[in-house]
Amino acid sequence: MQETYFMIKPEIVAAGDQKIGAILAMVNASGFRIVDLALRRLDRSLVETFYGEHRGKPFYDSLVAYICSGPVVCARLAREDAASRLRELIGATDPAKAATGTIRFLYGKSLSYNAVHASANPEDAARELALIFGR
Ligand code: 3AN
Repeated sequence: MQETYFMIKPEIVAAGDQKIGAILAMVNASGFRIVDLALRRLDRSLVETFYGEHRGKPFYDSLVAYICSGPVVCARLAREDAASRLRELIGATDPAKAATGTIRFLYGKSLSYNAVHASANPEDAARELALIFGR
């Protein structure tokens, strides 16, 4: 069993509980177990560290400001091959290129507002889970 980090971004949380519930139901239906779940407003220094690999890119400042703009849903998920299976379920970074039926296809609006985050690989998952949940 592998663990990965999943996050529902502020525009979805702000849109109301129905979307949060629908997205978590998709995650459950795909065989993931929710091990930890929290609705949190992340502080700026944590988000800067979280997205550190993107520092210096043109979208970095607006990405950090956006993720800090309101509460997000933070989840620790477990299943076999969790990181790669969750990336399949969320779809491509750009919702316009995401496969039909994926979370970003259904709920993403644009490259900047793409509804959810999922760790890129098991190494990133361990780093992100430790940062968000402290272990
Ligand atoms: P993913 O979230 O699919 O791993 P990353 O790590 O390349 O994608 O990008 C992190 C976040 O930065 C994305 N979820 C998206 O919100 C934002 N982002 C990435 N590329 C762009 C871009 N070219 N323009 C605006 N925002 C972007």
